[in-house]
Amino acid sequence: MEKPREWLREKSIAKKVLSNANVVFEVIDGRIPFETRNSVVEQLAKERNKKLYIIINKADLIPKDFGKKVKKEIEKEFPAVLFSAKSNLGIKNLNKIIDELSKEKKIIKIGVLGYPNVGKSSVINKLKGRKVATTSPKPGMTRGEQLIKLAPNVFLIDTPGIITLEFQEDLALKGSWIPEKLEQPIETALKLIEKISNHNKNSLKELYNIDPSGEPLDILEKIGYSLNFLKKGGEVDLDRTSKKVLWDWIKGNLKAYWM
Ligand SMILES: Nc1nc2c(ncn2[C@@H]2O[C@H](COP(=O)(O)OP(=O)(O)OP(=O)(O)O)[C@@H](O)[C@H]2O)c(=O)[nH]1
Ligand SMILES: [Mg+2]
Repeated sequence: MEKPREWLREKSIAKKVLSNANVVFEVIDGRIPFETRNSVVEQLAKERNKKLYIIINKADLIPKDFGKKVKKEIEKEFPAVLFSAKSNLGIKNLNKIIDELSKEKKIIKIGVLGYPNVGKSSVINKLKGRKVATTSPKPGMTRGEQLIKLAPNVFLIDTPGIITLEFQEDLALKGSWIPEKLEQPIETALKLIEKISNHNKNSLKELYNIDPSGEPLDILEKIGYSLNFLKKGGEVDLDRTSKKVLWDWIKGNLKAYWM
């Protein structure tokens, strides 16, 4: 882990928010639902006996039947809602949950937690109906916590993304790490291409207009040629191409998903 100090700071924010909140909304990326479930968040919620709902966000980026399968699987453990901060998907269902929660207690404080960049701030803006929290494709946008009033007795708490103790490469594959800050962007991009090749090869073809066959390195090279990311001698700039692929994944331009 590159920044243990930051990691500790974020975990302490999560702990504080969890102590203040009566309910937790864990936001996950619907494209990689199980990789973005956050064990720290789920563990802390369990320890503190807080009700936890899983918001399967970015559902606009996945097929309906895949979303349904994910929801069914997650609901074996926690109540879940398919949601998109970019469309109107799930907004009614989530509002209904919030309404019901607000009847249970005088004041309801919902901690919105999860990995960086899964869309926590965007979900809050969608619920509020306007921009109250800052969002960005750049992981690590939200730095401190922010209390947002949704109704006279309902509050949402926006939080910085929480990362568990894991390698930067794994975080980058979750879209939770800035590609420029990777020590080995090429290796990471190759891992991502391998995953995408195994699940939704066509998304590579569609985005980069390439034949997505071959080893990950062949594919990365084809992408570089197609983008015309070449070095002076004419060979592919693998570093630059890798970062572009990783950003396309973060931004949802690469339409891949897996369980
Ligand atoms: N397609 C799509 N993109 C989304 C959705 N929700 C968020 N995004 C995008 O995902 C990126 C991250 O969104 P944020 O709301 O900033 O995510 P966050 O979890 O608050 O991120 P941090 O504050 O960095 O932890 C932005 O580029 C959003 O536009 C969604 O439902 N669908
Ligand atoms: Mg945020």
